Amino acid sequence: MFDALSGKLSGVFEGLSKRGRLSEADVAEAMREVRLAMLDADVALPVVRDFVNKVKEKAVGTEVLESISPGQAVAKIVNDALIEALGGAGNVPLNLSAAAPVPVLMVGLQGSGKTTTSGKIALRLAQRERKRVLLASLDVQRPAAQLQLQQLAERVGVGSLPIIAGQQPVEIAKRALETGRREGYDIVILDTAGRLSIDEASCRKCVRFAMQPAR
Ligand SMILES: Nc1nc2c(ncn2[C@@H]2O[C@H](COP(=O)(O)OP(=O)(O)OP(=O)(O)O)[C@@H](O)[C@H]2O)c(=O)[nH]1
Ligand SMILES: [Mg+2]
Repeated sequence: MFDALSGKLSGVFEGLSKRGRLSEADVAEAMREVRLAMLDADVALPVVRDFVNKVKEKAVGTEVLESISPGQAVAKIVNDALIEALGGAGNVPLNLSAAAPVPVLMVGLQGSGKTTTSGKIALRLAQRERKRVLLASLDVQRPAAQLQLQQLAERVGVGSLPIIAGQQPVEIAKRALETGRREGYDIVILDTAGRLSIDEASCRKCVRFAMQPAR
């Protein structure tokens, strides 16, 4: 989304060449592109509307300093608003202060993005924090779920636990942590099978499992 946004916006922002205060028309034109780029990137419509309105409110009437162009001024407002929308300065970092390998258990409703997010977290930890990450799928419910995570690990360039057919989730989790310890991984991400919101017993079991000490 950010790549698409910056590509599209650079053109629009160049068009804002007048000095002085940002007019409503200037901002409206730039916001049209922001809106399209966000919708293109699959951001939910209410989120897009709210975001665009907030930026408009801030931008219209803003004095543009001599040293920067109006385009740069709007870009800065959009950038600040995006950071704010993604949690702002008050976001809580991932707490990884435990003895390695640190287990991270992904729990959530079916299709809510656990597996995809496991890959994103792995990529971020590997690239930005230079951590050695092992991905392990405990999803024995959905066919090919373990394969999905394995392929994701290959794309992201992190380790994945070899799949042993027929092994159950708790066994897989234990094997993942043993492997993590033996092979010197910093973090082991355990991706679980999705739960249905109506499946109360299963949700409770999952939460109990998540609350247990990892080893
Ligand atoms: N737009 C959007 N789609 C996403 C995001 N994360 C995941 N998806 C999509 O949502 C669908 C489900 O994602 P998964 O990561 O497989 O979800 P899951 O929670 O692992 O699903 P189960 O294992 O079946 O419970 C896939 O089609 C993903 O491409 C996201 O951040 N944004
Ligand atoms: Mg999954």
